[in-house]
Amino acid sequence: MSNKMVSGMTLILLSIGLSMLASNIVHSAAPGDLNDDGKVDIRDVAVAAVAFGSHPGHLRWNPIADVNKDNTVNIVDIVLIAKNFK
Ligand SMILES: [Ca+2]
Ligand SMILES: [Ca+2]
Repeated sequence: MSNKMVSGMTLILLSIGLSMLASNIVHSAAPGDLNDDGKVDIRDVAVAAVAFGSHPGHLRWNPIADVNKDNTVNIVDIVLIAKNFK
């Protein structure tokens, strides 16, 4: 596991903690279900972790990880996934 991956995972675990603290968690049709298996779990977070910090044309860019479609995969996308995490 690379250092980048480890720091990404740390950030993700922090995000999940923050989202659990948030009182306005909305359970909807799971926008964070990146791998389309019907649930939002650690596998979806992993997809975003790999693409974390990327943008179109970047080596690790993955458009499905860009949940809010702003052409970058960052903490906002991780939080959106974490909000639906089960
Ligand atoms: Ca999933
Ligand atoms: Ca984004």
